Amino acid sequence: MNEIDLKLLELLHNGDFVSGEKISEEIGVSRTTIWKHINKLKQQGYQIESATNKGYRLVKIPDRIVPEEVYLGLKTDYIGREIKVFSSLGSTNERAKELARKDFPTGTVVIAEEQTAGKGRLGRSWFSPPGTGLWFSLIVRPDIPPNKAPFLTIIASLTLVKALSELNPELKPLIKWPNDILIDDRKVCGILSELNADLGMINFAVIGIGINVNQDYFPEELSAKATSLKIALNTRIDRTGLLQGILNFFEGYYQKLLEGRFKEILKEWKGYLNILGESVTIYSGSETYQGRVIDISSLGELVIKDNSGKVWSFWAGDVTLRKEEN
Ligand code: BT5
Repeated sequence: MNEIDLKLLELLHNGDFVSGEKISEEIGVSRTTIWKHINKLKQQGYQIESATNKGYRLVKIPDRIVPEEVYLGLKTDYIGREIKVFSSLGSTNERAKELARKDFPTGTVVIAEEQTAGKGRLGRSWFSPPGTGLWFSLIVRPDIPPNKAPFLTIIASLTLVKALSELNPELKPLIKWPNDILIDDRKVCGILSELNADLGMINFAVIGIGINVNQDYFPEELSAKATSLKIALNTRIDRTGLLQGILNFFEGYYQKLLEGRFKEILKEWKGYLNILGESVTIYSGSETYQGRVIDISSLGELVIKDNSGKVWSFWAGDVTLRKEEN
């Protein structure tokens, strides 16, 4: 996309008619040139209406993530200011780690329309079919102690809850400790944060986020436990707008994290957890623990009291949790 296309989209992006004359004045090229660029955008899938005496109006943008469009709706200073979009990748986390090693800055986003080896925790896989979801990873370089790294997943989950609630207040997303976002008790997003740290310092972290957006159905093994925003709302969702909302919210929480406002973040996070007071079974390696969730520690660990009254804390990276029905 060249500079004229970008300026055109910027002028038209709020959906109102803008006259050919005004566009040509603003961009400083002839009306014939404008007309040629409008046609080029149309060929790329932009729906642009033209009317005599009124000018041009952007009706619909193609359902593709285009960085320049995302930038138009960002209110951030540094999150999402560099976006790399790939039509297919193994895993966006893997590509983001490569870029982080090449010194790409905090806020860089790596997006794939499809992942062929999308990763969950503990070697599990993440189903990432083309064009329907948001599969992306954020590079960050937070100046916080490595033992506070779990807060990256915490602020990511808070961000998702906020962005989804803003998208539609009826969604009422909840956080299943530690890294799932649920709607109607089904998983709509997963988060996988990966850390590169040494000598008590974080070099970089990659926060991978997978959101089921416009899927109509899931493979059999997921159909009982997964959902998409389209299924929940019965309408297609604009992925670009959702991504903008996420990046905008994320920067606010990331700033809080850098300022060391851990307590405040935890308090807000606890408000969306669906696990406090519940009976759970925790699988950690070959061990199994059963008990009731009594708290979340100041590091974001799950604290449970087992049936003998003993208290255990678990950090998320390495356990699986099942909520019991009683
Ligand atoms: C997660 O792991 O939930 C973390 C998922 C992170 C995915 C993002 S996409 C962008 C970035 N790049 C990557 O390679 N990964 C990240 P976990 O808690 O382990 O859950 C994995 C389990 O969720 C699987 O074993 C399935 O049961 C289920 N699952 C897989 N794909 C799903 C989907 N699309 N929707 C809902 N559930 C899914």
